[in-house]
Amino acid sequence: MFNKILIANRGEIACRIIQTAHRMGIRCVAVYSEADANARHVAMADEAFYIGPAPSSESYLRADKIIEIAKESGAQAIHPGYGFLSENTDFAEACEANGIVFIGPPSSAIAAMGSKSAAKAIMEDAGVPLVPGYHGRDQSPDLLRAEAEKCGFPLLLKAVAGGGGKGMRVVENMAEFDDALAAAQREAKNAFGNPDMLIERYLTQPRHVEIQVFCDQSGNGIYLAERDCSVQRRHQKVLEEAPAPGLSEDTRKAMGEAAVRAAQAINYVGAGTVEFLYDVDGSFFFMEMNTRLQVEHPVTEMVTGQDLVEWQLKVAWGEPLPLTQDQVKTRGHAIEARIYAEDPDQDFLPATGTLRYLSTPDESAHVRVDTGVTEGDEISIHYDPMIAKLIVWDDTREQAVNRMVQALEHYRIAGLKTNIRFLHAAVDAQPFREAELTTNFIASHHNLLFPKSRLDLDKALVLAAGFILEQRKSAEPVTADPWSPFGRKNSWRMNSEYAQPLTLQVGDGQHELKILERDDRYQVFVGGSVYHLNAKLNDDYLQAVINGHRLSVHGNLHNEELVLFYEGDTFKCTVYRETYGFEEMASEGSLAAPMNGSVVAIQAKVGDTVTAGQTLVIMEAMKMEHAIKAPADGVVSEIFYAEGDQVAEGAELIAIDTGEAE
Ligand code: MV4
Repeated sequence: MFNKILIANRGEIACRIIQTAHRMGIRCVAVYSEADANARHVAMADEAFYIGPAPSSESYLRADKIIEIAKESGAQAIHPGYGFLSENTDFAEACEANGIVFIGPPSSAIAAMGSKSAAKAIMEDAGVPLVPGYHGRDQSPDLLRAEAEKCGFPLLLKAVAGGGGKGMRVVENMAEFDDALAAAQREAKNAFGNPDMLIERYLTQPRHVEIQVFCDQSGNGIYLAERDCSVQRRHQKVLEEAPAPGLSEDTRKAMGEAAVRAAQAINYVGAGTVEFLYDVDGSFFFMEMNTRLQVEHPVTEMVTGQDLVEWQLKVAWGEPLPLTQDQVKTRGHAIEARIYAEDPDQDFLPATGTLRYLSTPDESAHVRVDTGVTEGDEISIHYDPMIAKLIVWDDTREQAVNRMVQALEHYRIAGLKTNIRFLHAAVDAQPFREAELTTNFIASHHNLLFPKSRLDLDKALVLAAGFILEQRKSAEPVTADPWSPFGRKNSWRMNSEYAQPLTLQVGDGQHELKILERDDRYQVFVGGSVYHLNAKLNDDYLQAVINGHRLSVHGNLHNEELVLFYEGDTFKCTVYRETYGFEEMASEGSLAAPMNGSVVAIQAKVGDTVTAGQTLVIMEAMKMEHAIKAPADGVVSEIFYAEGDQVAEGAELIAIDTGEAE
């Protein structure tokens, strides 16, 4: 077996490959761009080499540099992951020319699938079912028109050089054909430099079902079940699962065997995927073949119990396939959801930013998280905005769906927009639960996928208030004197109940709250209502009882921004500083910093006798000076900060012994 490999990729797939290689005792060399110096894949690898600036074209696509580094570091093989150089025939050839094993198929197999019409011709010869239509070289308009008549309507014009849904056009009848053809040819010429078209009967309600195939270097090939990837958005997969719901054993076997024939027809080696369009009547047709390990491979791993990266390494080393076709068994059901940094409310615009707060579900036999990022990492414009793949497994599809709903509720991110809530709604939607899977799923269930908030606004505001107040309390330092009335419990304040105003901004609206506080019990006045709140904050976890309704949320309060996480939904609000302020708190005699700021002057020493109302500390915050005054007569027992120190909002600045023991 190899003792050292190079991973020519980044993100979750680089981490995924390193994990298996390490388990097999193989050393890993990573490469990284300027943006990825502190990335997880770099930290996980045994060594890592810088390859260039952030743009892929100057880093992860630099075949020449990567091969140099492989040679220099003594890596015997290169795993390309997916994307980047994974389906680049020149790179596969360059590896070979430099005596490095390319962990993937021969370049000839990659090339064979590059043209749609050539691929269809190969598949036809191999007896793989094709959508009825025309994929010949002759592109004369008269012939294409005749082929269109033969095919029938609606039909689909596809660019021979296209892929991933680019350059397709539906034609409803012969009257539309000439114009549609001319337009499609123009588009294809512009996009791919090749105007050639193929014609297919258009399937209106297809599903995307793909077969995982594996071949060794001796020409043996098997299939490892199928995946249903029908839930897509603009040809981007969103949810994937294995097995495909409702597929008969006969169809599964026929599709699997067709896929193996497809792979063997191009002398395939390693992991590949043959994609089929699956029609409502159970018929299926070759769509394309992907000559790499795919993003969604984990669902196959979960149902087969196999590690496909381990298989890739074994096959690349020259070993036979680990299992025969008869030994491949599937168990239960797996679903994968792709978590993206994007804003579903803005037509899924990719989002960038820092993962300020990141909390993932516990991993187990039922839940798997494949990710390349950790809290504090940045999602930049340079690469794919996928944050993670969340994969669940259970005995039945129904249970797996429930697992996914729960796992998404435990996936919490603050700092940037994500599609978590959208995924939660999609998986929880009745049509998904009923496995009504077609490629139109998202478009036809838009209303279900953008649901109303799960929390009513008043309750959300009350929880927000509880979180903010509890976090402020816990932020205050413990005073040296555990009996001090100005200690962390704020017992002094507790003894003189006072209504604290708190203004929360939600979207464009401002909500003014008044809060009465007594220990961990609060009365929160919102609009015309009063809510009795019990709140206990443990780190990021708030357990609350609101008017007898016990509920809990997680949250993250950063500067003025609070994000609460509740049942897969988030509630965001901003704290308005001006209003709770200093004025009221100071007049009440709080010794806590009213806001983040710096200590300008300390006007007392330890041991000084002070009188109520005397100024003890002057703070500057938000470009204004604030006096912190003694709440009562007493003796200064401790001063926690020095002039010039930065202090956090809520921090106790000074302790006074008032002689009133509790
Ligand atoms: C089709 C089709 C219907 N009929 N071909 C889209 C991507 C490209 N690889 C092939 N695609 C399709 N080809 C025929 N004859 C519908 C699609 C299609 C689709 C396929 C799989 C997953 C999602 C899709 C979304 C829109 C259209």
